[in-house]
Amino acid sequence: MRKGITSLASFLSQAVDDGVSPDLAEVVTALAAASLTIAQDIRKSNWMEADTSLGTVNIQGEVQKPLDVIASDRMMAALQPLAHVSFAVSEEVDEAVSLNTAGRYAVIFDPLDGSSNVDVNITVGSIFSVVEASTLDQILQPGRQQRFAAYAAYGPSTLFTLTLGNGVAVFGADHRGQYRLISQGHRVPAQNPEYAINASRKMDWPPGIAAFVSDCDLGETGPLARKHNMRWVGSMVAELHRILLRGGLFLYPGKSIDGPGKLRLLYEANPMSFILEAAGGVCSTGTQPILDVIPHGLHQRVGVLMGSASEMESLMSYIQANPGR
Ligand code: P6P
Repeated sequence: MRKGITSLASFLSQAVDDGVSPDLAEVVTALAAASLTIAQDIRKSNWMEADTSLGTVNIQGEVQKPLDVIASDRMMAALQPLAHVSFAVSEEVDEAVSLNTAGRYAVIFDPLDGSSNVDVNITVGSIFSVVEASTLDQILQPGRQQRFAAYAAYGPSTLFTLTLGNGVAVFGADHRGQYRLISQGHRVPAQNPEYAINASRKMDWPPGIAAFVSDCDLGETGPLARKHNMRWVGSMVAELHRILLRGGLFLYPGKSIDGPGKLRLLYEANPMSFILEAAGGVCSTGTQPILDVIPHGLHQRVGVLMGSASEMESLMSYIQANPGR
């Protein structure tokens, strides 16, 4: 860890010295500040007057809870004053919001991913992606071109995990509610026999996924010859922070290996892939690297298979050996 880098501000100052655009650094600062405010909103949510649902429904067909909308509004308010932000794209808003016609960066976000977990006190998160885009069309670019990706994890600690494309750093909110650097240079462990999948969707799995999970569950006596563990939190940020630190797989396939899944490309799969790949992880739709997908829509869904390099190699061999649907 470079001497003297402790706060997010000093980390970003060093990044600017190393060539990162000061305009981008300003956007990152605003996103981090918004995440700290959202963390406070979540802590207060038990005592918020608003009832548990606004009753409105977003483009995903999901009932919008006040915190979903509050978090999205917090993000919009944080971005509004920044001259270099051209558009804001939120999971909670059908269309891209034009902020500054002279702006250079589009900010794409899931303001409160896994929000249904808030009511039962399970870790949730915000997911952020920044791309260079001055027009609407330019927003639809492959995730490999992202300039920045991060997630805030609202759990036992409030964490902000980011990459500017060259390594992953984790910040934690200290007792004064300011982000301080915890660690950087993360590498996803190449192996960990732990997979995360929603087992109740078993009937929808493509054959390669079904065969892989079945062999995982055979343990040491099966063809994978290892005892596996399974996790499913129902919160992508929680799963992937665990995988960043200790390895494993996160699987949300579509009903067909080349079809859409539940998760959204622009503000879930792409930023999480940008972070994981910056730490040596591997991320695939099942047929191609997630970061190579050319988007056709702001709320497009993809299959998501990501995690430890060696575990993904094993999974992909099952997909190749079990073609079909
Ligand atoms: P399921 C939350 O709604 C989310 O988008 C991810 O955070 C999470 O991994 C997944 O969906 C959970 O999906 O089908 O288990 O509710």
